[in-house]
Amino acid sequence: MEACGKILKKIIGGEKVNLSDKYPFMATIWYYEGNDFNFKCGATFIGRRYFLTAAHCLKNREQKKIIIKMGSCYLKKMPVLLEIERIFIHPDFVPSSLKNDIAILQVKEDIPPQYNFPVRLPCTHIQNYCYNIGHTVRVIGFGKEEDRDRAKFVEQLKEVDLRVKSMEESKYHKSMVTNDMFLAGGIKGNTILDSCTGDSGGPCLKFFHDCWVLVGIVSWGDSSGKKDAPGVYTKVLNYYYWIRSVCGFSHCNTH
Ligand code: 4AZ
Repeated sequence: MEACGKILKKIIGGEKVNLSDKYPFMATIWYYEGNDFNFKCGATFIGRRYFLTAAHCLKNREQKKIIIKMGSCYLKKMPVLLEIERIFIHPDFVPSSLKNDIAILQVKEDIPPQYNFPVRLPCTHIQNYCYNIGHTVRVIGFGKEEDRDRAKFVEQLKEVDLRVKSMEESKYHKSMVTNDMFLAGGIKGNTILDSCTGDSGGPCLKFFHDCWVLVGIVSWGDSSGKKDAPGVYTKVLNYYYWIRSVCGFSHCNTH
């Protein structure tokens, strides 16, 4: 989380999360590489045996070489390990441009009841307002605190509040950012607030009335750390029917 950039190499914005039950739906994706599982991406538990993540977190991966871990705000202390039954990559996902960067993972077993607290999905156009410029959304993840290969993933879950940004506030060409994406970023003092490597696939949230709604998925960004290169997020609301067609449900929040 945070400074995917050059302005300040130390985290200032973004807070550590102490309670594991604050975001019980936060999940992580690990790849079997060599002879160990390595953390790669975030994911979000959406109900039954399903998790939502970014498609780019899964491409070229066999399902037997991926596991999901969840149940703690500490990366290395996740009590729940889940094997993958099936991977559903969005049929229109384009790896080169990250268009439709969304995928669903189905796990082999039920989530233990004490961890079975799915996020809500956005499902009505009433909720479209949270994508309006200037709106605040919250991103959580175990991603790096600086955009360097050698930087480590954080041990403890972090959260940061970001502002939905307009295309005019970014240097991105309009062909790069589709209607199914939105931009979010922030600044605190000298530090650019942003998601970073390892946050990909994880949740961008909005608290509606009494529960967390998954409004976005961390997708991409030009990590040069310039103020005009905010993080880009998949607009989950636009995939309501696809999610429903895969999972057979969509735990929506109709408020
Ligand atoms: C990444 O490489 C990544 N600042 C995640 C988020 C952003 C850029 C890159 C957005 O996983």
